[in-house]
Amino acid sequence: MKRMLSGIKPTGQLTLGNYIGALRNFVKYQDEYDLYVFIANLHCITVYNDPKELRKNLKDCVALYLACGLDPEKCCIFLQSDVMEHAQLGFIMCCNTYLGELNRMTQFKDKLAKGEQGLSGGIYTYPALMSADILMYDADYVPVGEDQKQHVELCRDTAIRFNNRYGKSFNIPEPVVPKVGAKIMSLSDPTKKMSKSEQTNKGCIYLLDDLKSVRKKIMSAKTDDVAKVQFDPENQPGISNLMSIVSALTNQSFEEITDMFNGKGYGDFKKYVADVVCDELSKIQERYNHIIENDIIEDVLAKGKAKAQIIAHKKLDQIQRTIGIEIR
Ligand code: ATP
Ligand code: LTN
Repeated sequence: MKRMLSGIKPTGQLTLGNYIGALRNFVKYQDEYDLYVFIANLHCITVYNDPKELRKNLKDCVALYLACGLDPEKCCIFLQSDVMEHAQLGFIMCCNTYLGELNRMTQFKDKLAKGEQGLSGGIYTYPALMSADILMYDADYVPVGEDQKQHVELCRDTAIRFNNRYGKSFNIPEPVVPKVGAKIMSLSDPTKKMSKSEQTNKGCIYLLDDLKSVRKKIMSAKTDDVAKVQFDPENQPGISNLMSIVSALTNQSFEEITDMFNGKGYGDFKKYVADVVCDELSKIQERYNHIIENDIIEDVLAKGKAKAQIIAHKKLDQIQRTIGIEIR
């Protein structure tokens, strides 16, 4: 069975973008692959987080993994920092990644271009830690949204170079990006990615938002004056974004959605989008409440840690021998 691995940062509340671009696909894959899903808590401290809030977000992130349908009997769910080998292999990968490569990462370049102040060393080198996360488990596939594809490609390059230098040590992973919904855009500014660290939350739907406010955000989503529901991201980014959301959640094609709203106004279309999204979120929220009441999170993480640790321990040992830092 091929192995698949992915992670999500518990920086804030998970969003509809995280769900459509990543999380929901993990659920689909748990029956077909040997799936490892972790909470990337080391990645998330690359920017400051209030410790209390972070702890709450960690817990919510696990609960949402489960509420969205991940089954700890079918996949391994763990906390990145519970498997300390990640940080150690992360440093080794950092030593095998060139400055030029890190400088080319668009996520980091965007932050620099925006003039963000107080950027940490961790945020600069985090793609190397991400390489370690993936290579540690010899993952074959890495399901991610569009914004993370470049990091998985960097991981591939690093692994190929490492294998050439030291002999075959790592499996070469492939990114898996969904055809529809790989980049859900902000509802208030459809030229920007829907992001949990967005300044205002008007354009972002959180999985735990109350459904009334979800409806409100969708009904006031930015559109255009073309007055036709059609997929044209360049000229109608807002409508196209809403169509991607619907298509991802209902499996309807863009043509079907266009036909459905032929001759109708944006108000009708938005109402339909809101119905589709609220229907999906209400199921997730119901399961989330049940999980929180039953307090099963620590057990799930303990089980995941035990399984992941065995692989990680062996892999790190193998790599440390390979590069010559062990005495034997
Ligand atoms: P931040 O906004 O703080 O950068 P994020 O929302 O991008 O965080 P991550 O933890 O970085 O969240 O992403 C988790 C996964 O969700 C990744 O695979 C990422 O590609 C995917 N993802 C994030 N936002 C979107 C989006 N708007 N559309 C589709 N996929 C997304
Ligand atoms: N960097 C990713 C989260 C992440 C990840 C990973 C995803 C950390 N390690 C390994 C896939 C595989 C992010 O910011 N979304």
